[in-house]
Amino acid sequence: MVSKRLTAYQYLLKDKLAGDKNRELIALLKDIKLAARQVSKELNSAGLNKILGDHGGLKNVHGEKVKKLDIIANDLFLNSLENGGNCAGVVSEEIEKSLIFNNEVSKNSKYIILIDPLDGSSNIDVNVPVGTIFSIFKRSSMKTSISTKGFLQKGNKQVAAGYIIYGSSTIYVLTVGKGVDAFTLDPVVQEFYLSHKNIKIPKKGRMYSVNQGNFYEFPRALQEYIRWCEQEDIKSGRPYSLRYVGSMVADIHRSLLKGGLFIYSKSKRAPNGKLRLMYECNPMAFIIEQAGGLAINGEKRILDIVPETIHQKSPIFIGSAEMVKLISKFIKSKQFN
Ligand code: FDP
Repeated sequence: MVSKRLTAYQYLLKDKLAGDKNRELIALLKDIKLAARQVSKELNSAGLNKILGDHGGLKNVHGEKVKKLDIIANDLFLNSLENGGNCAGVVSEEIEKSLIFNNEVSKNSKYIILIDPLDGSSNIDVNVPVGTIFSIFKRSSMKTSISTKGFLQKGNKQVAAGYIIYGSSTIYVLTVGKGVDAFTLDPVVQEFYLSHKNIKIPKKGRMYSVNQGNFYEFPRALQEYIRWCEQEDIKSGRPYSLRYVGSMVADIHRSLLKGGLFIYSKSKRAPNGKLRLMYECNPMAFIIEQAGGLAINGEKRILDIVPETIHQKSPIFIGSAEMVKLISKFIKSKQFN
């Protein structure tokens, strides 16, 4: 029997992005898919090919140790994006400055992209899921050439966002602003097929996800929320379960499918949290909102933050709508410093 499965490309073409005006965006998403397949392949055999571990003593713009696979993933995505010619420039977690493509085709593209090529990479050596996160915007003007400033758009201007989770299977989760779908990589055919259509995040969950090792560094309001999660209360199903992989993509993917709240707060040592607004918080916020959830920085919606720099950090509380609303109440009623 012939399979009726739809590839990501076919699905976008026929359904989510039907119409000629979307061809360039579909092609750009295809460039991302190509690199994701290559990264998935590298990760699957990393231990055999001696590409686990740190890349010498190299540190990234955030002062974090760079892994060999961070570099490989970054190169694969940048190659695919530049050679594909469907975006005018890229901001990557691995590169301090924005990268503007100079070839004739890319120059005339209307899209720009911000990407974390390998998120959660401190987990790579122990075989824990890692991911790629990306955010796509339209250039604000086609008349002038783009500069770093052109990347500094609010999250609510994103035209597409997605992540790829390299876990027990490789799954590509995508929104183009019309709900959220996911595609699973068939490892034999090496193609992504539609596997989760129109995902909706449960309104509430029983799992909270936070690095509780930072408890005494957290603002009072968050400490009280965590204590509340731990208390027994039959009516609300507490105590809640604490689940923290320490790989944002894995923690958010679980919250998206099962319901829950993911937290990376500000703390005494990290007044802006740790996660990056432009290529971690914004794309995840767009996806979760499109699935019916919410994402805030403690005070306002993530997607309404006006960015000042391409690598800036932001605290984030993201997940099931009722859980985000509740933590927001804790924050408003208690001290959040
Ligand atoms: P990593 O440093 O391994 O790249 O993006 C940064 C990130 O991982 C997230 O994926 C993860 O949620 C977070 O850092 C974990 O940070 P902590 O170790 O401070 O909990």
